[in-house]
Amino acid sequence: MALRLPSLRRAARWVPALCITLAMLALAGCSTDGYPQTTLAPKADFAELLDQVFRRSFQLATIVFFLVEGALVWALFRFRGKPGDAEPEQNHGNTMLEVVWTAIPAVILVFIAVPTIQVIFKTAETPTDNPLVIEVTGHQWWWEFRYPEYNLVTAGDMHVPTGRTVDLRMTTGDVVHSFWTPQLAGKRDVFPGRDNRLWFKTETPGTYPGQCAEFCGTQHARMAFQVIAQDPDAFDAWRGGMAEVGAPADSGGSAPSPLVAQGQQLFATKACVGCHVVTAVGAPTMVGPNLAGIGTRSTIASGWLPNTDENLARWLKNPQEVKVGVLMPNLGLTDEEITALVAYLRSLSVVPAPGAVAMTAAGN
Ligand code: HEC
Ligand SMILES: [Cu+2]
Repeated sequence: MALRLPSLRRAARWVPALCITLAMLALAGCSTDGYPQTTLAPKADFAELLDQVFRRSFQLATIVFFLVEGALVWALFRFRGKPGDAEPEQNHGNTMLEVVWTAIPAVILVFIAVPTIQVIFKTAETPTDNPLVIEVTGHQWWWEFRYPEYNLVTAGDMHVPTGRTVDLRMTTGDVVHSFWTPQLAGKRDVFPGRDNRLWFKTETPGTYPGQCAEFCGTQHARMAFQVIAQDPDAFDAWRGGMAEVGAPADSGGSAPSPLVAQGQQLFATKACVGCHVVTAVGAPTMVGPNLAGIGTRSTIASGWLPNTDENLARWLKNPQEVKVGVLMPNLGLTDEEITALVAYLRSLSVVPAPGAVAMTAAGN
């Protein structure tokens, strides 16, 4: 037991380092604003159910930890062996003891298992409260969102109204992916030729980051997305805007500026139309994301870059440099062509979503 003084002094040298490490850990816990991709700040009913199970298990585990470790430490000191002690009493095969230490963990497990299984069944239910159906499709390496109710399709930003359950029907266009918005719901894998379900309802407007959570190829790490929860009026304004964006000038759209017109022309002739569609209504699934509303989308390249003119230009200059191995080729565009295309893409805007631009504003 007796610590010699020099070893105490040596140990004391580590105190500042220990304090700094602990302070860093404690402060890291505060950054819900800079890093809202967390399961610990649930903002929807589904995520809250999971959070309750997690907290209950964690609380029980904490109690068990202190009881067991406390008893262990107490026993270590209380029954310390001294030289010359007789052999202690042996209790191997004591039936009473065996029954007790099997029964206690079994009871604890019941307290964890019952609520867990209840939540498993609850989260597997099909919502019946007039949900908004959204068809989610994973692609290498971006997410597509289809709204059959409004005959709209979009990519990257999934807009949802607050106060209404969304019922996700999920699949993949290629390999297995996993759809995960930690603050709103659990993970759900998507498989070729199969439909999976997930639902949630949030009451809190905000931008919630999500991420593909199943390795799906070289750019798996850059297969992010945002769920943009808006109050019903803002959501309706968004979908109204989406229904009109990309319409040619002669069918109700306003006449474009010369630069935008030049970009539109280039878009039609530089292979873009082979992989992208710029209108959202009834648009087919293509190799690349639907670009209706790209002008006001929060990010480009699936959450990888903020949607600024500089980043759009950088992307068009050489997508392979931004996201190595991405399924959009380097099209060898000149800087002048890029400027016109950026102006055209920017013109494909809908009503800006409040808070949609700042990836970190998670409505906390
Ligand atoms: C061979 C198919 C193909 C062609 C041709 C193509 N793209 Fe793409 N494009 C893609 C794919 C695939 C992505 C998704 C990349 C990712 O994030 O993984 C993409 C992404 C984009 C994005 C970012 C969209 C978002 O939601 O993040 C923009 C903008 C874009 N392309 C514009 C263009 C323009 C302009 C052209 C023509 C000059 C063009 N693309 C030609 C396949 C293509
Ligand atoms: Cu993926």
